[in-house]
Amino acid sequence: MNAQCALITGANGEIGHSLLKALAATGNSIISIDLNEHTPEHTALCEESITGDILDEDVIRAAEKYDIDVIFHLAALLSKSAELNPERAHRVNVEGTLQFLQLAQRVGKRRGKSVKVLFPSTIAVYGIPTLEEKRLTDKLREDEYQTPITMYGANKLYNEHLGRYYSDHYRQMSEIRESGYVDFRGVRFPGLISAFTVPSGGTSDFAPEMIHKAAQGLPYSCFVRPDAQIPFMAMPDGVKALIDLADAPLEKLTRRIYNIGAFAPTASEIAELTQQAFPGAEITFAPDIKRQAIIDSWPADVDDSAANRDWNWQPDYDLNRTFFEYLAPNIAERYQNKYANGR
Ligand code: AKB
Repeated sequence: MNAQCALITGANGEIGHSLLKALAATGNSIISIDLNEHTPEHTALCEESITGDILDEDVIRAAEKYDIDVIFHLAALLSKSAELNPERAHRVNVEGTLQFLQLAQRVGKRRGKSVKVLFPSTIAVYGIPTLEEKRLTDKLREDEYQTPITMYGANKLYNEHLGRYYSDHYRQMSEIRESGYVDFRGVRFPGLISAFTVPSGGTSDFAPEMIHKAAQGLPYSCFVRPDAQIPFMAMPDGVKALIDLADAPLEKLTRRIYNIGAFAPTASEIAELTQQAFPGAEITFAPDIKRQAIIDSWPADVDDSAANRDWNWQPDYDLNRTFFEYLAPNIAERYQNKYANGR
């Protein structure tokens, strides 16, 4: 994506961190928003860095003065944090998204052209009722099992509908056409694994936590069973997916929300690879039944053929490349681990 004006919310978060750098590297002008103060490194890459709550009208006003072409609305409370405070999660995740859809609508109308809203949805929108059924299901397609058991999953699924409504049906009773100023597009992310940041507040966190602990030579007790399975992806592919979907011609898109996949290891496979990448890593399993139940309701893998067909989605990193070319060397450098086994 080049030379556009991009607004990123949640810019200090895991995805924001990498996305901001990728967008700056291709000449985009960036307005970033985060609840926490931006780092000097991030501030230097942005036209303006706004520190504040996405629900605060002053924050919205500060962003609205720009001729925004695309919004990456990343700010959200993840699944664990949302279960600890469901009402706050609803405010941040749903009302926050509404604010930015409205902002996109106003900016689009003012400029007479649509504003793209790129949305990170999640595999948490799925809810498979039992583990037996999960074991019997194939890779899930976008419209299957739309019955999330978490507040976060319910918020994200509703946001997908809100985005579609703003894009295609907004104020459908009005005399003049009001839809078409928002061009909402989203990917359902699997668990993301970054070499540079450790997530917090999610349920897929067991994989990145295990890897980052091993790199520091610290023991890790994994909160899910060894056979627990959900899809994962290396962060560079997550960022690539958002940018590629933003760049895709609208007429090629047959849906507004797409599954994207890369690899789907069990927790024990992740532990084995972690031990190969960081010899001596001490990993044990002590499943927490509540967090395990959430993981069991998420799919073992997803069918991403629609994304592949419509906008050529393909991950660059499979499981081995993720561990030995991306994670091991970068994490080792970060923690000065001289035993790491990169390639
Ligand atoms: C979480 O665990 O809440 C997230 C997700 C899978 O969307 N990482």
